[in-house]
Amino acid sequence: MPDYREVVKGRIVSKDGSRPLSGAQVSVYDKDLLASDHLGTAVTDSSGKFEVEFRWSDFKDSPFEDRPDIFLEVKNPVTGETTKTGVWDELSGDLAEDDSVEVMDLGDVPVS
Ligand SMILES: [Ca+2]
Ligand SMILES: [Ca+2]
Repeated sequence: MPDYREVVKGRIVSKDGSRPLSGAQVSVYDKDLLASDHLGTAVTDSSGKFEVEFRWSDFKDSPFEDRPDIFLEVKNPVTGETTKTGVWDELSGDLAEDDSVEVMDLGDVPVS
């Protein structure tokens, strides 16, 4: 099995969804029963967008773990507050035509 490249991306917005949050630190995790896997950290750009790349093997701890269960921890640069999002269970995304990379787009993610 090839060790696929995986990309999680999205846009961090204010709680009411009205404006993008730039400069926010976004940590991406795969939720597991005991210790969740930290998959990477990025900082949002001026339009609130972030992108984190990892490998299939980074979240896969056993043959039964086929898809990552993604959640984010987002640190708001203005308030200093950290928000833990809900979990996207067994997330899958769009696979490139040549199978080289899978992109999982979370869309707009509101944080306080
Ligand atoms: Ca998991
Ligand atoms: Ca895992």
